[in-house]
Amino acid sequence: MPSLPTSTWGSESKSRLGGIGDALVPKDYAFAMITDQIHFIKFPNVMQDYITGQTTCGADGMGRLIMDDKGQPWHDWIWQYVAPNVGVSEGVWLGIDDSQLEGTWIWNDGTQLSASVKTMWYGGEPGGGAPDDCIILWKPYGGMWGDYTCHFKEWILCEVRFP
Ligand SMILES: [Ca+2]
Repeated sequence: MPSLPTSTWGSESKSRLGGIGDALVPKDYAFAMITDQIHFIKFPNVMQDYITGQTTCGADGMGRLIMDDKGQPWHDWIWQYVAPNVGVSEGVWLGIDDSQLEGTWIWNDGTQLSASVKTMWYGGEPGGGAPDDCIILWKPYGGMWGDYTCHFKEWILCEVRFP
């Protein structure tokens, strides 16, 4: 289990979380960060294909593959957390795919990747078209997004957010 890096918003987050209570932290999840929501993450320490990863994260009834829809600080925080744990040619699945309609990216909660959200595509991405219907934070891109083939095995990171 990787240790959590210190969030730049850590002290604020901690005081705000204090009113919620540890009892409400989902089992095996670690507190991550408060944006406009409260985020908890879990690193199952497995490399799986995208669909299996969704099952892994959904097994507790709350988790889903991590979303990267909160802008640059949230993106940077995620990458800071996972980077030490992935190999030089590996990545981490995000909870998003364009399997239903090529080029239309849908997060695991059913919302569409919005133009209003700062996307983190690496230069030239997405470039894979129909075969590449999933997105990873890829180490060779320094954690920026690349579209990638969903049945490959990459690292899994789960997330719960409230409300
Ligand atoms: Ca695609």
